[in-house]
Amino acid sequence: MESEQLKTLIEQNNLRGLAKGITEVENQTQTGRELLSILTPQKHTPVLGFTGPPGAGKSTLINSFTEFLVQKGLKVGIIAVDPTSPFNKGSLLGDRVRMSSLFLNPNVYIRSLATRGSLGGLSPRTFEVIHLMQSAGFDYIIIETVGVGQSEVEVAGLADTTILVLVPEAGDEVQTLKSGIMEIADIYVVNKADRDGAGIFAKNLHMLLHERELSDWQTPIVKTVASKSEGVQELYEAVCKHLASTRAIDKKIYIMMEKVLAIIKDERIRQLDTDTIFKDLNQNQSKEGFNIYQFVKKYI
Ligand SMILES: Nc1nc2c(ncn2[C@@H]2O[C@H](COP(=O)(O)OP(=O)(O)OP(=O)(O)O)[C@@H](O)[C@H]2O)c(=O)[nH]1
Ligand SMILES: [Mg+2]
Repeated sequence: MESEQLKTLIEQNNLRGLAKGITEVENQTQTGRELLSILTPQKHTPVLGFTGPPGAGKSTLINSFTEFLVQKGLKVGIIAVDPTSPFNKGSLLGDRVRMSSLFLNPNVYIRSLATRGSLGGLSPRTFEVIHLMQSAGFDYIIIETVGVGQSEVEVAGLADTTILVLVPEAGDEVQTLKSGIMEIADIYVVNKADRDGAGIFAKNLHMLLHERELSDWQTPIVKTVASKSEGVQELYEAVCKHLASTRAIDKKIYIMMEKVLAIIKDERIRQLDTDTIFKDLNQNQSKEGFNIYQFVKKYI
C-alpha cells in the first residue's frame, strides 16, 4: 500500500491502516519513511508514560484508566513495550490477558513494540509510532515500560506526563529511590493501596518529595487499587492538572528537541554504507596501532 493511501486511512482513524503504517515504520521501509513525512498531526495528543518496577500493576492500572477514559467517550492508543528482556519473559502474554477487555473496544488500539536490548531501553521506533498515533485522532496515547533499566528515563523523554507506579512493598526502598527517577516523575501512584503499609508508604514518599521539590510543580501522590479501578478518577484529575501546568508546557520543546536529534542520528546512520565500513574495519582492526576513534573519523 502506498504512503498516501495509508495516510488517508490513518487520518480516518482506521485501525487496520494504522497497524499497517506502524509495521512499515517498524520495518523501516521507504513507505514508512514517506508516511512519517506526510502525516501532520492536527493537534497535540498527550502522551502519558506509565513506568515502575515489574509487577507494580502498570498494566492493570492502564486497563482501568483506559476504561475510565473510554467511558468518557475518549479514544486511546496504547503502546506496550514488549519486554523481551530476560527480566520479563512471558509478561507480554500476561499484558494481553490483563488488557483483554480493551482489545475488543473499537475506541482502543493496543500495540506492542520490541525493546532495544536487555536493559529494556525503548525501541528507537517508539517516537515514530507516537507520530503515527498522533495523526490517528486519539485523545490520549499511553505507553507502558518496565522501569528496570534505562526505559523509565527514556519514557520521560517522550511522554508529556510521566507516571511512576510504586507499591507499598517497596517500603524502605523509598529512601533509596535514585534521584534520577524521582525527578522524572510528574505524578506518583501508590498502587495496591489495599495492602498494608500503603498509607505509611505514601506519607514517607510525601515527606521525601517535599524535601526534594525542585520546581513549582507539586508532584502529586495518588493512591490506587488498580484491580478494583479505585483512584482512577483522582489519577485522571492529576493528569489533567499536570498537562495544563507550565512544567508540562515547558517540557514540550525538550521532547521535540530529543526527537530532532534522534531523527538526525537515524538519517546520518542510514546514509552510511555499512558494508563498506565493515570491510574496511575487517581489514584494519588487527593492524598494529589500530584506533577505533581514528578509524571512524573518515566516516563522520
Ligand atoms: N492487591 C492488588 N493487586 C494488584 C493491584 N493492581 C494489580 N495487582 C496485581 O498485581 C499483579 C501484577 O500486575 P500487572 O498489572 O501485571 O503489573 P505490571 O506492573 O504491568 O507488571 P510488568 O508489566 O510485568 O512489569 C497482577 O497479579 C495484578 O492482578 C492492586 O491494586 N491491588
Ligand atoms: Mg505490564
